[in-house]
Amino acid sequence: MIEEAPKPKVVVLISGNGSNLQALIDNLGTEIPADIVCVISNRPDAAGLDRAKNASIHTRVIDHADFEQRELFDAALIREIDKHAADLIVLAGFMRILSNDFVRRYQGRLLNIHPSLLPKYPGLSTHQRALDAKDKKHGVTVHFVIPELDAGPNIIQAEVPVLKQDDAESLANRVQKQEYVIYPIAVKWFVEGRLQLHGDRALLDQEVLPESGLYLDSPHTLH
Ligand code: NHR
Ligand code: GAR
Repeated sequence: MIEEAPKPKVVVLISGNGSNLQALIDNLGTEIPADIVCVISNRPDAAGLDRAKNASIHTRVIDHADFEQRELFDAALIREIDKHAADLIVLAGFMRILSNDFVRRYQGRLLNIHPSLLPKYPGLSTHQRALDAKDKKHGVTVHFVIPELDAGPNIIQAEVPVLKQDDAESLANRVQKQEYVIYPIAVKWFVEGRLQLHGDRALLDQEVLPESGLYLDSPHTLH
């Protein structure tokens, strides 16, 4: 009998709809050689929990409202993640800021997708901020997480145009279509062992990525 190499184990943290989680699920086994071993939500009503269940993926709710301190919430997250011996932790629309201890524990194997062309617009309400600034282009970034919010080295970035008639919702929808392209690419690179955090830069195939991350202006396929 031929023994297959064990697949890398991925834990995904969500807070809401989970459409980025769905994009990852849809590429498992084909483009992404990994298993999602657990989906954790800090909100009991997150629609993403049903997406996980429909794909027969283990789910866990750790409600931040049950904890008096952020550190205690983070400690509960750590306990659950470590139960699964995760190789990679993916933040996919996860809306709680993580403590330094949490980030340091997983630094180098903790990814986030943020809906702006970082370093522009860290934090919240990114689409409205791009509209208010009359930016002509906007977009989304996958980055390694470091303790400083939305400041870790960029891995991959995709741009979208801002149109005259856009409001925050129409712009968010255009950005999200690119999210579903670039997050699976970054996760694929990581689980294939091609992507590393090295000091304050991201490396792909041992080469330093540009500060913007790999820049896609019209991404279509995984490669
Ligand atoms: N934690 C650290 N340490 N570093 C990062 O880069 C992180 C992080 C935790 C989450 C995602 C992030 C984003 O992509 C992320 C990156 C939540 C907030 C926030 O202000 C900000 C950024 C991000 C996620 N959250 C409020 C809080 O008090 C709560 C908001 C809510 O619950 O709706 O934690 O944008
Ligand atoms: C995504 O657009 C993601 O970029 C953004 O939230 C959405 C989650 O959608 N993330 C943040 O704003 C992080 N603060 P999803 O739950 O359908 O994947």
